[in-house]
Amino acid sequence: VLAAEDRAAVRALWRKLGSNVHVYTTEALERTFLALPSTKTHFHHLDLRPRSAQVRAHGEKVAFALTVALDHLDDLPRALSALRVLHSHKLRVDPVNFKLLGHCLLVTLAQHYPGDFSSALQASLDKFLSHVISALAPSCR
Ligand code: ZNH
Repeated sequence: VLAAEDRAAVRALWRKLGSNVHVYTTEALERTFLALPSTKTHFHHLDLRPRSAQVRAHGEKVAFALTVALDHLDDLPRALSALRVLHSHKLRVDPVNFKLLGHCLLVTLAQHYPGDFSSALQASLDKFLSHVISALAPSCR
């Protein structure tokens, strides 16, 4: 489980992001597509051009899932079980891609919130994302 100080740090940042979490998850998706173009193959049915409404809609879903995760830190495997089944059995996303998306989200947040992004906050966010990722893709730590 995520330590109390890590939870507090991530929750404080989330409060600051407010209703804009999706802005950053969308940017993180765009960065992921640029960093590793093979990740785009999962989204061949979407318009992936910059500022695409479909990518933004997907970013909103990812943002919502992360916010749900933050509200269910003591029970992530259950809170995310439907998403785990979707990603591992139906979509067959390579676990490496989750790490890359998490990394891109860290970079995005660091760029937009440089004053908040201490090494301690980075570590807390990294742990939070690792918890989420291991609930979504159990083979990946
Ligand atoms: Zn994912 C989908 C979340 C990662 C791919 N996703 C999805 C959704 C969500 C999510 C919420 C929606 C579902 C429904 O609708 O029901 N993801 C998520 C998260 C994460 C992820 C949270 C991390 C952290 N994904 C991912 C990755 C990939 C993916 C890494 C690859 C690369 N997803 C995906 C797809 C889909 C999804 C493909 C489907 C889309 C459509 O629309 O079709």
